[in-house]
Amino acid sequence: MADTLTFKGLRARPVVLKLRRPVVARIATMTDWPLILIDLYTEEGVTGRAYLEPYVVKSMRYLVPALEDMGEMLKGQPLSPADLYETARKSLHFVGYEGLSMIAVSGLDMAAWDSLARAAELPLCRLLGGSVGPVCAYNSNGLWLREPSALADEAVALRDEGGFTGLKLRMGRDRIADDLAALEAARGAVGDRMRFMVDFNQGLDLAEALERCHRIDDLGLTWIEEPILYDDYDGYAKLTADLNTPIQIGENFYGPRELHKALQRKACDFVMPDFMSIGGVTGWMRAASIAGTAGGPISTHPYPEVGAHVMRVSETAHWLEWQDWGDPVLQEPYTLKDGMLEIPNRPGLGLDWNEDVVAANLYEG
Ligand code: SMN
Ligand code: MG
Repeated sequence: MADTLTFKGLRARPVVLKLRRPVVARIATMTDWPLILIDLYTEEGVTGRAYLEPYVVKSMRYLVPALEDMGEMLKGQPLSPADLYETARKSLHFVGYEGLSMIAVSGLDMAAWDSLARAAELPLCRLLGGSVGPVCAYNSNGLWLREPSALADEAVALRDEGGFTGLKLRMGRDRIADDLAALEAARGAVGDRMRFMVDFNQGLDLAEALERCHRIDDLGLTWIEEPILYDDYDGYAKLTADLNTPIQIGENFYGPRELHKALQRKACDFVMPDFMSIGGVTGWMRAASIAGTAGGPISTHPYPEVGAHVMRVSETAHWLEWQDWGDPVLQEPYTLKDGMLEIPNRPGLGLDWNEDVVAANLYEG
């Protein structure tokens, strides 16, 4: 194992994959899924790998150069994720360290942690002080805003993708009755013991949200996610106070301080930071400490591989969100058993690229 690692350079490659089940949410429809594959090179020959999934294909035109700039700036620096995070974040501070700036920093950070764990020849969860073991996951690959009758078969298929005990279902159709029918169809097919997480993807205004959330408040849902715009903490505080079902937010927290603010303002019951917004592994560990201290359950948002590792060391770890949309670019995707994600006994995150798939799907935009 190398005693010290030195940052040598970074390669960021944009790829676009077709989604098997298109994303159909109240605020957007997506048929394509963008990924930026990051290889972080060190002088000592260890290569760290991580990816970003920035939702909007054309955003890769700005994110790839931002990552490449960081790669140039950090050449020759010791490979300390905390220091690299600080330097990269501060380099863009004057244009704001949220949004695209934080997404680029997060990608760099995840690849840096992977390098460190690979050099130590330990799975990342062990480097962080935890152990390799299973992580409780729900399936979020489907149940978008399709006609309710189509959701019965889909719910069964989703359950069977990994013996899942929880499924995410999206709401926000024009008529409340259709949302209720969608839940009924899915639940009818998989039974009452299946946990359902319901996501409105920010599609409602506060008045609509109050009405719709009350209509589903006694249906035994595990949580109601993002009914209104992500940063309307006053609205979220009202919903959280008014409803029995836990309110879940956090995929749009840009940095740990945002999670702190949301908890202080009682804007939610549960939090679920996304790795590209919260600040990668460094941002997650800080956010998870805040959630743990406050006693708030913390769940992940995509990036199931890095999510599995950090959940093993998060005090209030709740549910891991399983989405397999990046699997085609991986040589060995993670596997599931009885609804639990299994961490492979490989150094780091253990992600290596399937170069044939990468070559066939490079984004030329
Ligand atoms: C979501 C995830 C990924 C893409 C679009 C929407 C969603 C979720 O908000 O939480 O799964
Ligand atoms: Mg969501």
